[in-house]
Amino acid sequence: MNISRSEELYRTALDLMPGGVNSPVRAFGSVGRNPLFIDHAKGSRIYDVDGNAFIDYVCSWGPGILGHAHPEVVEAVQKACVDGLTFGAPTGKENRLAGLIRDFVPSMEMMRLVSSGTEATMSAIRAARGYTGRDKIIKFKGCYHGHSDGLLVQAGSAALTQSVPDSAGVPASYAMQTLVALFNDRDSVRELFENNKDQIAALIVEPVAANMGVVPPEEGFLEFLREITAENGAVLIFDEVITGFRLGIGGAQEMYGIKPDLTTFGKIVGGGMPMAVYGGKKEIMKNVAPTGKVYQAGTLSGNPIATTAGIKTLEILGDHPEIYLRIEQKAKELAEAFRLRSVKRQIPLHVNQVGSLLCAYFTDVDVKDYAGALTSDTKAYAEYFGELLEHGIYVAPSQFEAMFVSGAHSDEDIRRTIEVLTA
Ligand code: KE4
Repeated sequence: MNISRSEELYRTALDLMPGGVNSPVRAFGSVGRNPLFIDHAKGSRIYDVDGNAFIDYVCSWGPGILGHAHPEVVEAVQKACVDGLTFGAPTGKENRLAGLIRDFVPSMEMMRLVSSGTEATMSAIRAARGYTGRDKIIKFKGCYHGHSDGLLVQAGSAALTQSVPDSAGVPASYAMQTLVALFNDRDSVRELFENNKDQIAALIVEPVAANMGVVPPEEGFLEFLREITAENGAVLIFDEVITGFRLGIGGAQEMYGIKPDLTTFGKIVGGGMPMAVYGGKKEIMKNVAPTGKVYQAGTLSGNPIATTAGIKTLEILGDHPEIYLRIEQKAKELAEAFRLRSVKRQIPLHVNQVGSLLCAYFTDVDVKDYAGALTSDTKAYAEYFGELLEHGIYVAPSQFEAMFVSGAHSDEDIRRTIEVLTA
């Protein structure tokens, strides 16, 4: 692979941005390589600045469910641009997008459009705190909800009952308000509710944990979270930034039949443009300014170009439910190929696959939680990453990210990928 132009751009970028990137995972740090700079993408392919083409299973970390530069989405965005990029005033497009979201996800009685998943989860938590008058929240170890201060925390040591910051710059006083439970571990959740009676405003969870690889909820776990939050007067927040419109048009809450109080969406909902959403029960959302005392605002919230991309994307997904069946089938075929690789190469590989999301863990552990995910051999993952890159296949540069299949991945793409995986 010729990567001279990428290297040149990387050197310049290193002087301009931390790690030469605008989001840490893009730096390829955990796979021990320098990042490739991308020139363009189309369908299932992504092309770097040196002309190397790759079958793309990152899909921009999820938004690309229709593939890159879908012609109908691009045409709609191009048309919208000539009418102006932003007005800082309401438009009918926001009604259209919010209406589509509510049609597809009935729990979204009322919502607010924002510009990133981080903004959506941060605002949902503030709405829950404003509604309950309580301060503490529960999150799960290994689940990621963006980089707002209160969500960059980790469990304290066994001796400590308090959480501690998981990033420099987060005050310990903020971290103390966030309690950390273990995904798929009911006792860890029960203990926090028992030890913090009537103090917990909300529990936020990725219904399928897709930031520790891909870890599905065990049978009954989401029902348990629904019950225990209701019993304790806490708001149940489903962070569906990844699973929303990914696992089906109704997301994980439709797949698992659970109605959360609030939900956050991102990625797919903006069709690749900066767009995210938080919303749910009207009785909670009506407390958000200007109708209530929970303040939240945004210059580009509901931006007419981003809403255009989101509307067109959701319309296509809503009109073509067969896309979901196709991408799930392709993900199953890839999961099978990883299992074959494990046998042929005599290497430990555990695959979790939910819909069009999958993750191959370099471990012989049956990964059902964060501790299981951490048993993975990240060095082996880095070698795998490099091997696939050399064969024209672009997967996540981290063991703990999901692999995404899009509607643009052809049967030939899957055949080629399987050929490389099982060589
Ligand atoms: P953003 O602020 O990055 O739009 O969304 C934050 C977020 C919230 N909730 C979930 C479940 C998420 O997965 C994310 C962001 N996902 C990561 C990758 N797993 C984005 C990639 C990156 O950080 O560059």
